[in-house]
Amino acid sequence: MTHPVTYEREGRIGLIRIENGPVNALGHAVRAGITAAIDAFAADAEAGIAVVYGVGRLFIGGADISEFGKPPQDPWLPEVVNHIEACPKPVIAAIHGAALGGGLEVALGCHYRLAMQGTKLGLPEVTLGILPGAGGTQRTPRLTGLATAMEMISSGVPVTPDDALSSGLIDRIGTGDLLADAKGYATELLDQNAPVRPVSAMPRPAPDAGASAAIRATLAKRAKGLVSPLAAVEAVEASCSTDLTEGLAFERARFNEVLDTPQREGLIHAFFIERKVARLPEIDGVAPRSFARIGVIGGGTMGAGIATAALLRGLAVTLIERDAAAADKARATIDGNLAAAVKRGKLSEDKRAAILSDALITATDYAALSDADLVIEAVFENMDVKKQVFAELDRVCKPGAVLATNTSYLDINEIAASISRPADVIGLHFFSPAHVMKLLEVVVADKTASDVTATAFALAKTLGKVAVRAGVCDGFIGNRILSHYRAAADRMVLAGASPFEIDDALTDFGFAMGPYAVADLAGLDIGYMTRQRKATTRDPQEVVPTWADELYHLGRLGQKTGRGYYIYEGRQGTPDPEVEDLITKARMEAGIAPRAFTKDEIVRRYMAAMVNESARVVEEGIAQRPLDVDVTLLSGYGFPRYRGGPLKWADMQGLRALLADIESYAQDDPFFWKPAPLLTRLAAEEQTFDSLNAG
Ligand code: 3H9
Repeated sequence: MTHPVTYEREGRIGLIRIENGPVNALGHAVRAGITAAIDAFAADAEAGIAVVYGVGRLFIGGADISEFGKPPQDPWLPEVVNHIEACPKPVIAAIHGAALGGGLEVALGCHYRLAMQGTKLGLPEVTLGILPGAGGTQRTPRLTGLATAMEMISSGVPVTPDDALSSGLIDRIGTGDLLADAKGYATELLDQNAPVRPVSAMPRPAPDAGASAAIRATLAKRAKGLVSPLAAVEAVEASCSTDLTEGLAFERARFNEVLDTPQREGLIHAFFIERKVARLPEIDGVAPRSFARIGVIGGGTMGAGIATAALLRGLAVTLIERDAAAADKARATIDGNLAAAVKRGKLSEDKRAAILSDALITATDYAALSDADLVIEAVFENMDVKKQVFAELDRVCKPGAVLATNTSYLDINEIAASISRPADVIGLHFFSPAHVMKLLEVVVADKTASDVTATAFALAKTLGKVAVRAGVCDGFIGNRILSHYRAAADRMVLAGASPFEIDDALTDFGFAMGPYAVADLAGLDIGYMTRQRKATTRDPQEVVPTWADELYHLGRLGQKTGRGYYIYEGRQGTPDPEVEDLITKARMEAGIAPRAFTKDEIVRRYMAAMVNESARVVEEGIAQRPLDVDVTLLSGYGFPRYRGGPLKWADMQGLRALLADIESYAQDDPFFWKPAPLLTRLAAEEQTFDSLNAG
């Protein structure tokens, strides 16, 4: 194998080349290679200056994350960065694409920094539950001042070369070819006899009590529940009062603390599974079909959102509505969505105008779909209505067009069987608002062709969505699991917990909102309709939240009517005491004497229900791997990212303990609490869900 780091010389310029695809991560061989290359440069009497650069898409994507949690191997990254900085001759970092985390720290160890236009410069460690551990917290503030460094490091958000230049993080912006620009800069510095310029020798940043207080106030909201952003801020602040050696020791101590947390484990799990989720053997090497022109049937909130998502990513859309007035309304909704994107700076006014005039066609005749490559129906959730739509699509669409349904629970096999080309049929379950929400469940039916599945994943990538493969069942992955943990919450309410206590316990756990606040946001009519739909098939032992039905009949549909579980003034709700009265009535009717629930019990029951149903979903092949469940809950259901997903959380709790919880709940409520066989097996084998993610 060729070495990932090489040293060679051109004239008086030493070139240190890093090639460790795909992101030039700083694994052991790269760290050792950089150290050796610096030594070679220092010993090379003909070389006056060196350029460090990366091959491929970017400079360096950071430390090798897969090494965290394993025994460290010398040289450590902080030593490598110090070694570069201590080089007696100047070293330039020539940065393109991205310098992230340890990658930027390597650049900060260099004496001069050139970044190409369009490069991302950032210290995103906090997004992985850690903090910069190779001098980033000490060198950055010496260059940028305290406030900028604290914001950059505690948010993890990369900065542009323009911002980096004005804050002092870099010295120059390149606009041409990376190596040509770097060699030009090196020649200039040689001509000037430019000295080494170690950041560690620069003056300490001045303390800034105002900035320190402001960042803490920001973190209390932005990083609620997270450990590493505040630890990172404290490490940056230490740079005001310590020399570099002491500062690095402080940084290392904080780094080691956060490295050892479940938050780090959860966040790094999330990072890797989000990249693994689209890797499916069934579409490996399968070429997707074209999807340049998308058809959308139905221009309600969902259809208009799907159309907006496609238009924002440069796809052409033909939207079908039942009559001209509805088509105009859909166009107006899409226009409103695009206007919001302009307001947020995501789209230019010119682009918006061009999309509306050129890329969007609204029509009332299905014949307008004859040239569509992929059609997504988003009409009323009714099997007969869907079948009529698919019959039309079967009639007008060109051979090979992908025919997708956005149903959230209907049997896609039945829809597929109703037309002449079932292999072209797939479920594309978007979440509302479809142009905002990240998750897309790709529901693969029995006869779906593999290139149709590949097309769905390619479309998701174009749309910037996280696609998860799901199988056909009522609710697919996400809504099926949701209905189970919601049922656990309703059972707790009937037994004595208030919806507000439940929401409170779960927001403490890390959810952005609890289930009852979410119900208010979605609209209590949604849950009511679902209960009506399931009324005939429901087991009599299921708990029906009659209080929620009563709220529906009172017209209290949640945020949109100003009252649901909560009373709203603006978007902030306060508990509605009348809800408690309705619940008390329901308990009396059921002959239940209410009991108290602690926050801990609420969380454990809610999570146990979520994990138990998730295990069934995996066992039945609705989700092919535990990671598909974790990604679904993280991307579409507000599950706290730092806990890694419900099955990662379960692994970290220990499956035996979780099973013991379920068995103890089953003593009082054997109908609801039946341990999933997969959970029972993994617990008995002392295995984890993660062991099923391999491959
Ligand atoms: C750090 O630096 C700590 C230091 O301060 C202190 C240490 C003492 N390591 O995302 P992609 C893999 S912490 C290992 O699809 P893109 C990734 O899993 C680090 N592997 O590409 C995937 O593998 P596969 C701070 C990594 O072009 C493949 O590379 N840095 C790493 O869409 C392609 O990734 C960060 O947090 C890594 N560091 O985006 C940056 N990075 O093909 C993390 C990626 O097998 N990385 N992989 O699935 C990113 O944000 C994006 O990967 C990046 C490229 C923007 C770089």
